[in-house]
Amino acid sequence: MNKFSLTGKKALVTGGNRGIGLGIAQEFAQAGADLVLLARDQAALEEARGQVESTGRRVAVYSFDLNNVEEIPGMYAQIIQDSGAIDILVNNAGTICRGPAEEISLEDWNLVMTVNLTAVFVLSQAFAREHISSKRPGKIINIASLMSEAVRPGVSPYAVSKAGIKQVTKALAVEWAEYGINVNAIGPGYIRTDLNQPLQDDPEFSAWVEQRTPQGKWGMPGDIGSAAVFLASGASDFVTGQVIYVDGGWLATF
Ligand code: GCO
Repeated sequence: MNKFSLTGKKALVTGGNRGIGLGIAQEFAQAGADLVLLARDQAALEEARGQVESTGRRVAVYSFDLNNVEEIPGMYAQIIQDSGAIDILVNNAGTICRGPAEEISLEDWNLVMTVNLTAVFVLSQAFAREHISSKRPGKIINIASLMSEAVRPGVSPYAVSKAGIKQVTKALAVEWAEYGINVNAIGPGYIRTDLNQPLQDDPEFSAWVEQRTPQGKWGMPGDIGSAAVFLASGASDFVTGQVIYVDGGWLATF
């Protein structure tokens, strides 16, 4: 069977209703996986379900706010009970606040760190506990960022959370390798998503992105999806603890 095939696999994608998460879900479906999409917005989830189901794969959707970290284990248990075991976990959901560091509120700091980092750790724990007890291999893919390596002014909580994603990816990869659980990350460059809509709408910023990116353009969610198929498939079984940057060359010139 094609080593890049996801046939017979089930993937849980957080933030799978739009942007990079939806791009990953669509590529996974094309590769043969069934999907579980988790996000806050029920209407957007239903729309995403329709888009992904058009490939012929099965899609379940769950409306859930990952800021409620204490409820993550129970939500994960419910998904397993409803849909069966999850083979691939994509920790994509994230949020951002932008502004001068001295003006960032404690509430915004806590929200970004909780959703972007703490929830990733807690959901990965739930996934790993189930795989360790059932002795089944699994794949975890975290979504990092250019800000895992570089920083730009105005996104301090986000950058710190994404630096944490780089390290939590390595930490969990090292501990869970013996159980056959691969943990990797993808670091997107500037991608045309809702999260970045304010930046795309800023002609000066968008021109900077195009000038600063060797390929001279913004990326698309599907660019991330194809890299995720590699990390979700048997083709990457000897890859763990890595961050793959899909950024049009942005970091290479850093
Ligand atoms: C920003 C963006 C970031 C980047 C991402 C690139 O404000 O700089 O919103 O989220 O898009 O970090 O990897």
